[in-house]
Amino acid sequence: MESAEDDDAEWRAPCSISLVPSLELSNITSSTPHKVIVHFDMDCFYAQVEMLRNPALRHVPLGIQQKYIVVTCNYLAREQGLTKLMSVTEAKEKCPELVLVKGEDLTHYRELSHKVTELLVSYCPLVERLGFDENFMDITEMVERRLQQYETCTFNGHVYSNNYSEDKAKMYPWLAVGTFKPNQQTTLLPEDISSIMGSLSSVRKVQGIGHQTAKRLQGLGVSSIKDLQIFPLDNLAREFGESSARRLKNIAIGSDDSAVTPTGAPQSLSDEDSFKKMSSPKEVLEKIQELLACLVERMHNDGRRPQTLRLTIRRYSASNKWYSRESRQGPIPSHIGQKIINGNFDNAVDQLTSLAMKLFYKMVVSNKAFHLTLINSISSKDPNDHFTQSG
Ligand code: TTP
Ligand code: MG
Repeated sequence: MESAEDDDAEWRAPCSISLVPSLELSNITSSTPHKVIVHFDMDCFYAQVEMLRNPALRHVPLGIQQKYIVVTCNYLAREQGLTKLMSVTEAKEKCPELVLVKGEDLTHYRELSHKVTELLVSYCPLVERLGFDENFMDITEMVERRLQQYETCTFNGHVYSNNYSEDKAKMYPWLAVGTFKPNQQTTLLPEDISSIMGSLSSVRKVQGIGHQTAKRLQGLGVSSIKDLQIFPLDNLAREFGESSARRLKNIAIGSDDSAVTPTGAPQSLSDEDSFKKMSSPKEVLEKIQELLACLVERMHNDGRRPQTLRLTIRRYSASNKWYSRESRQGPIPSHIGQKIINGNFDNAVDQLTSLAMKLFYKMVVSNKAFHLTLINSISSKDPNDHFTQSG
């Protein structure tokens, strides 16, 4: 039987953390880092949010469903062989007792995501968000302060190294002092970074190499990180230019010196939904109403007065599989902005919906057939100004 203690122990480790020393390419074994950056990636993020909302879900294999896909699942489900982005059919086959929760409304995930960032910012202001569940935090100053306090430090938890010795803590004190890790976490020493990077099969596994770059690399015969590590810089520079080539070579050995840029409050709030087909004005109206109802509440909680409404649609096109987006935007009259601030939600949603429908008819001719696959509405600051503070 699972003890309460085991259960809590598992629950105390809600995210994976890696400490990223930023080193120069030519200086990979140096013990003096330019920066010490912590990277946080929440474990099974949407599933964790649902387990917090309903603790009974912590004890069952849980999948989060969007359309026909299980976008993520908890660790009990992963033990049964489920992976992220598996089809619902396959997931059910692998794990018939799987409990599915719909995850198309992102409100709760978004809220918790911002709470996590706020918590990190309360320790250190240099926090950069990446998507919903990742944060980078530049803790260089904290590490420097700690180093002045501690005469000796050792590595807690595991160290990923074949030839680890206690001397390494003296060689890399900034890494040891920054890794007080009780939860089975592992420290990766600088001399092991290049080899662990080289063990990654595809260049796509590395942040900073997207689909297009991977395609161009493939054209040069580079598909794995190992290939990239040994590919001559000059040849790479001929394809990508000098500075991008250097950056790619650095990434291949796990070195990235880009600064952590604090994200701050979002400049705009948006909500969108995608579907296979939407072809009637009634459906469009209902979808816009639904999106705006959620958005208006978020604008109210944000407290700043929105000034611009933008509507984006994506039309289906058999010939263009990338489905380009079109947008129109217009000002939000101040009396509507005030209703949002005052919490007069129904009225504000009705008025914003009629504004959004006007924007819609600027893109779609009313009596012609249409086929949309996405609607997105955004409320944001004025193009020339920041969100106006309320009151
Ligand atoms: P991830 O960090 O990729 O996934 P995760 O946090 O669920 O799992 P892990 O423990 O491996 O980090 O993405 C964060 C959330 O984003 C995830 O909970 C669900 C959502 N998501 C999508 O909506 N679409 C996607 O294609 C992926 C990969 C994730
Ligand atoms: Mg994650």
